[in-house]
Amino acid sequence: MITNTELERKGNQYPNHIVSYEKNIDTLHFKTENGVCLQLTIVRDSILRFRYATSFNFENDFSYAISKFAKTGYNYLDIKETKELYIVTTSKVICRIFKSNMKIKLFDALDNTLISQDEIGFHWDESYEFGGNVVKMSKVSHDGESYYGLGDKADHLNLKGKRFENWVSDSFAYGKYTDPLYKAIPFYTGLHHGKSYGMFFDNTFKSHFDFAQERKNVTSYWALGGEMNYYFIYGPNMNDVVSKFTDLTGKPHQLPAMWSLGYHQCKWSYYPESKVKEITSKFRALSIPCDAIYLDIDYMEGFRCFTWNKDYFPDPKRMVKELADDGFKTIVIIDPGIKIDPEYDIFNEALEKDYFCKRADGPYMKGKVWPGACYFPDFTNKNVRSWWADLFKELVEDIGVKGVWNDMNEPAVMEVPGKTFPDDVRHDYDGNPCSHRKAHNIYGMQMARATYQGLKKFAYPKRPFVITRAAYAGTQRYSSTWTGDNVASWEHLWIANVQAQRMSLSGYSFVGSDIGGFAEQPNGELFTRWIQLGVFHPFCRTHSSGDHGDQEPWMFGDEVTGIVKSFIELRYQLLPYLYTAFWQYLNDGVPVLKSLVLYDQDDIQTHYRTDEFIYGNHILVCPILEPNSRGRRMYIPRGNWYNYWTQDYIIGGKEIWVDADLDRMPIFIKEGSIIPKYPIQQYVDEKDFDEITLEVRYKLGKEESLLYDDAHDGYDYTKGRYSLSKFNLTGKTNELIIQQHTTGTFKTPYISFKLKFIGLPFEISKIEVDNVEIDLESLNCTTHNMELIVDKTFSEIHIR
Ligand code: MIG
Repeated sequence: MITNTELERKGNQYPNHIVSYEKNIDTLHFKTENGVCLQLTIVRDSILRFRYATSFNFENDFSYAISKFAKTGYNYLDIKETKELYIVTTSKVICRIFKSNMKIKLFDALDNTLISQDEIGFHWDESYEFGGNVVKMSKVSHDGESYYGLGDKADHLNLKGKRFENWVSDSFAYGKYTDPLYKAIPFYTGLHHGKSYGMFFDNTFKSHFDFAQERKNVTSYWALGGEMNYYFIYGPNMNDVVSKFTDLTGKPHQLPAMWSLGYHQCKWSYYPESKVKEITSKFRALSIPCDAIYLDIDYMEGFRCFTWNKDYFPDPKRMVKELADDGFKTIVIIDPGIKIDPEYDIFNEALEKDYFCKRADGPYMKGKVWPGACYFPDFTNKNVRSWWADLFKELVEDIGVKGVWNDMNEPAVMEVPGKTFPDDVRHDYDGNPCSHRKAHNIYGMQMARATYQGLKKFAYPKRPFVITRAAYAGTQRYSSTWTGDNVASWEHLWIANVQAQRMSLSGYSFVGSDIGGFAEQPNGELFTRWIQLGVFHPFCRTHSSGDHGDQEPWMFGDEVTGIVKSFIELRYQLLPYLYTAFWQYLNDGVPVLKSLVLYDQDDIQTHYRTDEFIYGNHILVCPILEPNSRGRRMYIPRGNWYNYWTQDYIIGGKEIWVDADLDRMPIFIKEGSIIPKYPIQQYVDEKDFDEITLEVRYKLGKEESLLYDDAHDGYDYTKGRYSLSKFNLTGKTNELIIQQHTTGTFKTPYISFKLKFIGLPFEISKIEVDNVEIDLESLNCTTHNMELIVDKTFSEIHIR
């Protein structure tokens, strides 16, 4: 790895003094005497884009990361010039640009706090070998500054004092600190003096980030080509930083179908058909909920994409239908490598259309993957993507496959140095031809995008489901993701927790790990603890390589089967809560998982917490990460909470011991929240039910909760056919009031809510629902807990 120090030695160049300035609508153009151009674009009041060119010329402005739906526009812009500097002011940020050296300082516009400042700032080193520059940025690391984000790094949540590389890599059996991994999301959030901002370095070349590692007071990032092109995103709340970054790089283009939030069962590989059926039947026989079953590479004929091994799967359409009748959605793997085989129509077609990637001097990019020698479609070409999308017609429209799993799309190549394409491979890059050095980090993303287009087209009017291993910033628009080839170890349970949180902080909420571990075999205890964490991850799938034994929920003895079943059931009960959290993610960019620092950045206790996180808005969980545990110490963030199991009331802001034998994990529910729960089903929408439960936990004060619902699939919700209930709870010493306000035109199929009240501090003497008094005798009422069934359309419940 090239270190910053080495680079510094190698002939850095720096901007000198600014000689010209022009303004063009939302963009300010500055030039130095030595040919450095800075384009400063006011994207929003709180988002400034800085783009630097050397030798007076910019590249074509093109990004795979930025969403075309990103919010733009500002309310206020003022530009002043003094003898020493330019001062650019929006309603949120003040940017000072120094004339003598083009350095930048950024301040909070409301109270003038210094948020970010260039140390050396932009500098570069010309690349003789490839042309262009190694582009570099260094910023001051402030006192007490912490850093978060950066995708899937298997490291402590707080990145301070560490250095990372972004180069999408197949990383079988990686470990804690292995870097780089499968994702390249060059975005981080800084937090100091109570204020948070984001830095998104939108450069797809191999990039590096140094968070005050090499020099204590400097944070730097650099890339081996392309432009210095970054977005400064101001908070000051980290929540806002993350949601603005998510908006900028895009939210998923539609809500996930609710079934895709169910439990998924996977293995490399389930075959033949009888084996698949044996697994699915066993789920039903044991009443363990499950919505999806996966076919890994062995379903194909000699690993040729879009074919079936007819010995194993003689009639895929019939099988997929039979599985569907039993509530199972079939998901199949599709890899990028296309077998070199003149008898294989997809190979011939791509060859004829000139859709395969080529080396610099003309030969095809040939590499070995599962099918043997392969060529690889250039997914950075629009025509290739639409051709690829159309290949899904038969699989999805005819056979009825419900989701596609993209693997090996780093791209992974076997038995070669670097385990990927060589640098010289050419890509279209959507009309900006380039080498693999530039396209590597987005290759997998563009494959997922093409797959997504296919699913979207052929699953219609249902919603598409895609899962990808490789990703760059913005891939969340198209696909869910998992954390790759982990290992069945306690360390990996820790890693899975950190990765899911970090991805969420990086705009990517639909994430999960291979539950139980991909490589090797967990024992029953580890599997149980992993399921307990996994049911609180947005994507919930057990997967294993199968080399060391089976990993279905019933493989570890009756005790484990029972506990695992109860946790999967809990996930199914909480589906309306998770679905609502997804709606909030799509609507506001708020991640489904919230690290404690995101939840309460003003509490410095949270800055180095890694294990605990908030699921949705109101549920605090903390996995058990060690064997033989009967509980653990954990931090309860500020606010007051109820222990989910005992209903004990805990005042937060402190570390406590929490009991958690194997059948429990620490779960706490925020006071005042209203948690919706479905009855247990074996798969999503198995049953119609008349009633859903709302768990109401008393709070002295106010709390808002949401419940989003729609048809659970399809697109009617985009035309207003959804139902969004906002519950406002107000607790007083001897009163509790719940108001409901509902919008949207969707008619929820259930008729009533069963309200379960927990923690009422007073004896109930009177209950009114929409001003009608309820007969207390008729209720299931203990002193402080009570159940009440009301019409789902109630507007106000008053208890005293
Ligand atoms: O070289 O398709 O990460 O989930 O089961 C291994 C076989 C290829 C790697 C994926 C894993 C999948 C496996 N794949």
